[in-house]
Amino acid sequence: MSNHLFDAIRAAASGDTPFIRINGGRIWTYGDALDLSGRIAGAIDTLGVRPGDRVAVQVDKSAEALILYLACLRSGAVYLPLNTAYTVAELDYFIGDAEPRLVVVSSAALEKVRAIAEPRGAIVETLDADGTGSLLDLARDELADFVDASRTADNLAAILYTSGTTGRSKGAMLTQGNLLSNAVTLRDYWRVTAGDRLIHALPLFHTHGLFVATNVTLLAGASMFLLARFDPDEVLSLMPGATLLMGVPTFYVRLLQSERLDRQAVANMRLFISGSAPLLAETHVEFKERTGHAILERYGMTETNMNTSNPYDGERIAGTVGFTLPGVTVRVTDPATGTVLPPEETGMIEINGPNVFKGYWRMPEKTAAEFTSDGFFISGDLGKIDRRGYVHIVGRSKDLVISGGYNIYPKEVEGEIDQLPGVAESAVIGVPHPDFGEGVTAIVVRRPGAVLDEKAILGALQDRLARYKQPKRIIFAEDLPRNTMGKVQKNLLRQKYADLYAEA
Ligand code: MCA
Ligand code: AMP
Repeated sequence: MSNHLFDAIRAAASGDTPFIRINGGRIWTYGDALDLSGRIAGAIDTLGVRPGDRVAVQVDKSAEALILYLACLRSGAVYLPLNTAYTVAELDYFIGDAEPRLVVVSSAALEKVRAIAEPRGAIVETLDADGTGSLLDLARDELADFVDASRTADNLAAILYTSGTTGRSKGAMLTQGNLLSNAVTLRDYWRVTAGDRLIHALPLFHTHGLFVATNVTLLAGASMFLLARFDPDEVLSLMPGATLLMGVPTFYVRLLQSERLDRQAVANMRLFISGSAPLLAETHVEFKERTGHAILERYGMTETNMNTSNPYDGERIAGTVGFTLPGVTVRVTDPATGTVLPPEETGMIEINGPNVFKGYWRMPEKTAAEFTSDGFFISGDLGKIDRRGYVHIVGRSKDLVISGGYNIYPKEVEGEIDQLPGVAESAVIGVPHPDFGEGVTAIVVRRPGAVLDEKAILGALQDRLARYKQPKRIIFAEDLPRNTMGKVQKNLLRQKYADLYAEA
């Protein structure tokens, strides 16, 4: 039997080679990871999870959590990672929509999650950051030599939820072929080899930390320092023994705030990669001055994996996301007519290739609406391709805020605020923020006579929205600016509050 993605991972794995290094702790070899992933796959199978069933996972970052992803690939289950910041209210929607057969959570969340998952027929098991939990207890009783489920390139490997710009979150269905093709392309483009040591400080529930960082490491047979979270001091301490860092722009902004960052500190480092949000040109320039390294910026999406990258050897140009990756097609079209535009002209970025997802989970109409008739995915990003072939992202047609690499859909936050007593209406925008890139900001219009302050609104959102989605500031206004069609002019609000978070 063949398992498209895991066979490739297995082929790159060499038993005694280190795979995961826990800072100051255990080193997991590839052999260890194969062994435990086989046992967990066995436990998943014994629990009755069949190929194609979803396994939803909301757990803290750990080696075991990463190996659970491998176990899902091996058992044929569809891995569904969830941000640890999601509240129970948010989780309720994902579990209802994805109908997982198994939900894995930390033991602290067990009772609350059971209450929402078990009535829907899901089994709930636990996995904690210290490597304990009921799932691992079950795995101990299983054999390590699990027979991997047969999976083709077209079978689903994962579903990752991306919030909808108009309403409900959508589950992006990623196939084994999507993940493998992109990981091989990136490994080769960035020249990742078995000699590389990646500093992995990203969360494991998004494309960046899960697929880009993890799959590329696996397919190179390389190793990674697995950090629970991003801590600039810890990252700097690891650099002398590492070669590679992948991060969101906030990582680089925070590293630059450390006096420890200099040429000496990065002497062993081969490559710094940035993505998930725009890297300010000034961050790129400052980093180059301090370290001698030009950060390599690349561009991707949950739905498409990675699309473009600045070159390894050629010029890495600040403010661009580089060239279209081999095997991927990126074009720019006129948003009104769909006509393909020539170089240097700005329009809608559209993507086609083996990296592009299969569609949104149980939302055929939404899927159809996001593809052109000739099969290109409409990204919602506005940009141009210059004469040299570098792609530039100049804006977004989708109403989206990206804060510290996390996406926040204003409509979701506005929906929660508008429900509160005393609120007439609200507009949520992103404005420049020195640390997070964009800061979520709500402009709220009170109902006549309502007594409502910032604290009351923020307090009411606590249990409704993950922390990173909650506005950093609430501003009260008499009304919202509207165009003649009655649409809120968010561009005017973004201009008006552009300096809200400016550093003193
Ligand atoms: C934490 N907080 C945030 C964020 N993170 N608020 C807004 N935006 C955020 N991203 C909140 C915390 O809850 C806390 O609230 C306060 O802000 C300060 O937290 P802090 O300790 O500074 O946060 P941190 O734990 O250091 O996290 C910041 C971070 C983290 C390291 C930038 O957000 C992160 O790891 N981001 C990476 C996200 C990512 O992986 N994106 C990839 C998506 P309070 O103090 O009030 O409780 S994949 C993708 O986009 C595509 C496919 C791609 O191209 O890669
Ligand atoms: P997500 O939905 O989390 O996959 O976020 C994808 C979005 O992040 C893209 O559509 C872009 O708007 C943005 N993005 C990712 N990488 C970059 C980058 N290097 N520069 C600018 N925007 C980026």
